[in-house]
Amino acid sequence: MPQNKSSWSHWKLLTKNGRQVWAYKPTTDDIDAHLDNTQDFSEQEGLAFAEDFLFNRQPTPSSGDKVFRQQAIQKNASRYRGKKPVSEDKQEQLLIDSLIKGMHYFSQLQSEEGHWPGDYGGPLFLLPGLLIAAYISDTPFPKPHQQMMKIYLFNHQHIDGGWGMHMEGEPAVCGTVMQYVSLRLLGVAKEDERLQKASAWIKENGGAASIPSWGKFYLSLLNLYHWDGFNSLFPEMWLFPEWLPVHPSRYWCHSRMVYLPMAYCQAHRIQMPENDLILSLRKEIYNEDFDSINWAKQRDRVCEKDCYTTQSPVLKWMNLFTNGYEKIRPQWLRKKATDYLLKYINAEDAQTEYLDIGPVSKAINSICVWHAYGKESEQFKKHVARWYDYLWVAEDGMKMSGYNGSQLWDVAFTTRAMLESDLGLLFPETINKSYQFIDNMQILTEHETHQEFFRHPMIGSWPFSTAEQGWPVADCTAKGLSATLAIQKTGLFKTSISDERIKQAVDVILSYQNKDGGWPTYELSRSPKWLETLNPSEIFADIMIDYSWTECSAACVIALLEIQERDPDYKNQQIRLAITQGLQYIIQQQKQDGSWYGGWAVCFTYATWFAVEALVQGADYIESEPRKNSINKACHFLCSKQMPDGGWGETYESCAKMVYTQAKTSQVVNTAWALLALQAADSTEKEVIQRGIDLLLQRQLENGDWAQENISGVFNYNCMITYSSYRNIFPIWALNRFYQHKRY
Ligand code: LAN
Repeated sequence: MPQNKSSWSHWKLLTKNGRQVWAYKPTTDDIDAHLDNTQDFSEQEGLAFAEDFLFNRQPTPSSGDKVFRQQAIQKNASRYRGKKPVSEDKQEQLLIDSLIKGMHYFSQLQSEEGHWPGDYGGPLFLLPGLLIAAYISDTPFPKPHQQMMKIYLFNHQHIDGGWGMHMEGEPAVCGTVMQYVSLRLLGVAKEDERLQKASAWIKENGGAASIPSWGKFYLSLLNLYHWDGFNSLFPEMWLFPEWLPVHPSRYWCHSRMVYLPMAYCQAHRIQMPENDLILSLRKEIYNEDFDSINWAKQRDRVCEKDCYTTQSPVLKWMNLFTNGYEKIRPQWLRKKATDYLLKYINAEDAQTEYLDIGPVSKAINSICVWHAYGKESEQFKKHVARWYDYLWVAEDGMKMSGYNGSQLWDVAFTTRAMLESDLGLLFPETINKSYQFIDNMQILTEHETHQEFFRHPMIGSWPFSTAEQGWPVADCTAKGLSATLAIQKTGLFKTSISDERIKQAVDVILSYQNKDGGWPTYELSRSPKWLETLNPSEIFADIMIDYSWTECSAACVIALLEIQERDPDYKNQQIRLAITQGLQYIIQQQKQDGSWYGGWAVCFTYATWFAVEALVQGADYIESEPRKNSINKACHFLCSKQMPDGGWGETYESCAKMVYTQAKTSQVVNTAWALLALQAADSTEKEVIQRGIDLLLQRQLENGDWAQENISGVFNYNCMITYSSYRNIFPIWALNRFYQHKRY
């Protein structure tokens, strides 16, 4: 175990009902008082930070979440005591020891209220958004936070001076310009050698004008780019009739909620006044003289290194129209549009307790609210208070998380992993707390403005993070339900999750099934696929509507199968039909080689595990031949990808290229997914499974943890995100399944 660096202990994680805030030298555990003690911060303390949080991006840029984990273990060291079962079989004893050690270690990381806090970083375009909001609104972060952010940004700089869009990605203009500007806003001098290198990198790669559109947006806010160089977002579109397929209410909720405040900012042309820093930055990030740039010509200019998708001809035509419209737009109509945008922004803030659906809209909504109501307004203060819910401290510094956490999701998985065999019951306190947490996170009410703002029915659903964030997710509801059913099956624990609430969850799952038989993420697919031709982001694919996904579908099918088993009378016909159609959808998604593409984690091993699990459990619901063929092909695929050391390993490139891309070394998380699938399918390749299990056992550390390896989450094909608990949850689950299978 590496040494605890002394200034790590100045940061303390405060939690309350799933809410997580890092406080600097807090004097109380009251989460709302976390900023009380941040005034005195000496230069020396800053230097100590720089030393203690120096981080090496090799062998992996993902943090091991050591700051949090060491604190939790110190605090909970004696809380859990597993009694160890004894086996005559030496191999089995090894397995038992490893599982107990793994679960014991992981239990120590559980918060008082039952969840597993963790690093949810990865994307590098998030913190800059928040820093821009802080700068424009003149609401700087406290000094210790600023210092930690600087450290983080420098820790992830590549040797050539650039930054990628996410931690593992190759340097590109978006990442580099955004981090460069952030560091300057944080007060780093342009003479700093690292920044000199970054500035040179930017200039060599075409300068800041070749940044993708999201970057153009942020730079326009800072007055480092001109709004004339930004394709109009046509704010009046929000006034269209709702039945039109292009009405924004039909977009994927994340796109909707990002383009909403973006449109507000563009309509008002919000712009930082010029100052010395801005004037200097204009020279530091451009090759051209800023004042002589022809902005209209920069609208579609994007560096090749950044391009993941290209503009469709339809979008080009639309831009021509909307940009032209900007010159003739009637003022009254613009006002009507921006009034509506602001009303919608207010509703989203209220519905989510100012957390908002995600980190991008969180920052931009803050700017809109500041613009509309001012720095001293209640609304803006509420926004600022929630900035901290998105900040996370790890050994690489302070980052902005990809969400306000992955609380419910991790608890649900952990529960299933532990209860795979009765060894999990040796940790009753852990299971009990998880159950209380799941209980508290179920969404039981809808907001007054629910329907007005196009929200999907959500009573009985579960979110990905916390109930107060309040966005229901189809597969999170499924996982919340599966975990609940698994706990209830033991008959040992009590919460207020009644049969009534279980039925509500089932109804939500049913309500989420798309016409194609699959399940989406947050909302049904509300428009045809052709809407994707209007995707204006050059860095993400498939963001315009909410599509069906293999993993989401499998999770929902599995939960429905479980409820059928427990309560076959409840909506029997409807559920049976939903399951059959879901399984058919899954089979249709299978690739020629037997694998499935995973949209939310890396990558083929992930989705293949989900699909196999659903197909195995759904034996009675579809024809046996195609089902068996599909499972066999999947096993064959997985066996063919086993690496010489017995493990499996994919890199993030699998996601972007959509082709299985093997990592240099095997990865415990991929290995666990492959093993879970092969065991679920009862594969005859026992040797393959044994070698995989051996690898997981060997890789386990002395304290029961596994080391952090490659990044394992993804979104929109092209951006990676850290799931810091996966390295524990999935090895435990795969080993637990092996233990369970061995005994029967
Ligand atoms: C998530 C995280 C969880 C994830 C699963 C539940 C794992 C998945 O099965 C369904 C999709 C979902 C809910 C998901 C969607 C996209 C999210 C919200 C994220 C990956 C977390 C961050 C990401 C969000 C879009 C990041 C902000 C960036 C933008 C491009 C707006």
